[in-house]
Amino acid sequence: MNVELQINNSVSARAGFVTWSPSPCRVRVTNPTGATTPTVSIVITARSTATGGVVAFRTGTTGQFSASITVPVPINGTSVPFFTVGRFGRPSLSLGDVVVEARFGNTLVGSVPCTVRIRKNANTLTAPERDRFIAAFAQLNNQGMGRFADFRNMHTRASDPEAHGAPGFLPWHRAYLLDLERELQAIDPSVALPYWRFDQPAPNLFTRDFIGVSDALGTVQFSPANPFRFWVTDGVPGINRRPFFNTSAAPPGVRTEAQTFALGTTYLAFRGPMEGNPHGQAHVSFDGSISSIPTAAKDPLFFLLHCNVDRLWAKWQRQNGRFDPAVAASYSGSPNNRIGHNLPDTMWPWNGVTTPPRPSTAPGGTMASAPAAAAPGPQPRVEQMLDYRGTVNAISRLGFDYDDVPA
Ligand SMILES: [Cu+2]
Repeated sequence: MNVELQINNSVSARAGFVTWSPSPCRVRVTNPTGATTPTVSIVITARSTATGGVVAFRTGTTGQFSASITVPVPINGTSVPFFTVGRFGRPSLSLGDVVVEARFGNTLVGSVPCTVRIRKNANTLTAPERDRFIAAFAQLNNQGMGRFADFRNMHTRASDPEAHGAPGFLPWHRAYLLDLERELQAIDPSVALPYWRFDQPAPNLFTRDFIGVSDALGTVQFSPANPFRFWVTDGVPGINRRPFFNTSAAPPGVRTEAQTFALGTTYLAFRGPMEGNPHGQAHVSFDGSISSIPTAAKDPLFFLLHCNVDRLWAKWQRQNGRFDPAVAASYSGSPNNRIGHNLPDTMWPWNGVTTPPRPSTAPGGTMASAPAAAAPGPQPRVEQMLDYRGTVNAISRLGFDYDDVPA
């Protein structure tokens, strides 16, 4: 007998990725040889390494997850649904370090590799995780000739009002990071964006082997093996960044996480002040391109900074139950908001709109798709960025999670 296991309802190897939120899965018999009944009992479990990813299963849309489930599967080839989830605190360390297995009696009848792919603190990545992230990001840049140029062009003076100073600030940057992360995953599917926790020291991030060390003039230095040394934007090689804090020992002077969460429990109370500090304050804790909106996205550190901004929003959403766009306190829509900043609005540049008040170009095209998550589709709307875990509606799941934000 043989069965086929589909993670995220797909046989594609690109779909074998889970987070802390349930992924829909299927099992079906592809070869019934040896079965003596119209329906057989298939036991689904997973094999993990001592330190890497761990997953659990359940048969229905509600209830507890467990290490093993028994699923009655018809031998006529009909698919039977089940759900898989990463166990919080046990993300993968490498591609496919979990193997989902199906047994009929004692016989292994199917298996598929799976990865618990989670956004982690940059300061605590393993060296291989760090190096895979850098390699994928450097390849996206491709010495200034790669697809990264689109992401650079999406975050400029012209696009400033699409993305900043209004309620859409957090949703727009969530979409922007997700689009970039999916491009990185098309290069290396093991990669997730790491975050720079800017209210804590990050001595392992500000090294020549990772995001670089600035010399007295602000030119960022890399070790010979670091592919970031070939970084080029706007036709200019290198990165200019001069920190105003001791990167090897201290964080910049920004609002701590606890102070940020204390801003309030409504989006109205939270977004504006946090956009100023810690977000803006983290940007201007350096001199150089990252300190100003028109040039900030030239520096790869920008994406780790914003990943933490997004993580703060995610953690705040969880603490306060703010995933549902239909709950007023989850967002601050208003008829006075500029277009692009209300829940039903599509976001530039993914919507391709280039008539005023939108910018005159829409670089990068539509949102990258992902085999492991159906949402948000090619032209994301503001409201689709809120329920990123599918808490309110499973179909909304965007396919990412943070190492310290449980389900
Ligand atoms: Cu921005």
